Amino acid sequence: MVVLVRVSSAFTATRDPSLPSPRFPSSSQTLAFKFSRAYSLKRQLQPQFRSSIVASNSSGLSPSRPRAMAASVREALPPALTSTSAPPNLFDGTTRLYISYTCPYAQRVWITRNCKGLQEKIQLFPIDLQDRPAWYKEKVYPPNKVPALEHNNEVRGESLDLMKYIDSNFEGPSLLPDDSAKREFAEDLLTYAGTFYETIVSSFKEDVNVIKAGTAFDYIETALSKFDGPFFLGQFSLVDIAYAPFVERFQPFLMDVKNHDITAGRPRLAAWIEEMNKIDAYKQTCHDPKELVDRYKKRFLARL
Ligand SMILES: N[C@@H](CCC(=O)N[C@@H](CS)C(=O)NCC(=O)O)C(=O)O
Repeated sequence: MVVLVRVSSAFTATRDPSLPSPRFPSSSQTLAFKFSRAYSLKRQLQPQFRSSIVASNSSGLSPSRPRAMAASVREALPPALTSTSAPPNLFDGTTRLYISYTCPYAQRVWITRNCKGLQEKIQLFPIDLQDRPAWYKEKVYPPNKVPALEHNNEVRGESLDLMKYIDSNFEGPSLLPDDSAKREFAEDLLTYAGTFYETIVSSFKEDVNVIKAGTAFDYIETALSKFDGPFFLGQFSLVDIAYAPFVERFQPFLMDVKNHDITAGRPRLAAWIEEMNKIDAYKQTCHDPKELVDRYKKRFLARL
């Protein structure tokens, strides 16, 4: 089945040059969502869909890998909105997720939305952060950052909060287990995500060694052993989503710049990356590693 959604002609967006590939026919300004029969069936069978986050062996996948979700959904991405783009019809009941295609925090929420199969319910509104529309700060989200979610006449921000908000307030498979020990561990790991980022980024300034970054990667290697993997809580969850965009960037950057393989001596991290790369809801948000490395070089090495 193919659903075509026409974007208001008020949009005068240009394509974000950072988009991994031109997947959107900007001339027609049409979003095309393709839903496979499997996905439609899953949605009809909502209770089963909710509980079937664990893949069956018959699928040939790891038992704890999320199946279906958005694996069967292919989405054409809209171009980023710029300073010349007209605002959308704000607070008209549409649920909008404002992101930047290059922002790892926004990517977390985008993955969450994809994993829950909410491509129809939550529309992506990419913002060009280098050429931001003034109305974004004035009318949508005064902190002027992405991600932000417009839902029920309110706009919320902060990626970790938004991931949880979407998980609890929308349909789709639950991305946090009920088990209290796992929930507690999830909170610890979500809290650590900030330290993880800071520790690794601060190691970029070190000349040759990556000892400081190593402590952060060792932390997550140990965390991955707590439950029967390959994911942090055993089964796929918000925790995996919170870390994935950052590991996606750190791995090729540290390899390129410091010739450091973050998976060497860390078999669980290697297995986790491999499993993450099988998840289509995540893969659809991923970038060309070379682009990521180039962006990080400009951002972090230029200042050293
Ligand atoms: N703590 C925020 C961080 C969001 C953030 O820093 N977003 C960046 C893009 S990656 C941004 O919007 N920067 C624009 C600016 O700071 O002006 C979250 O987790 O959502």
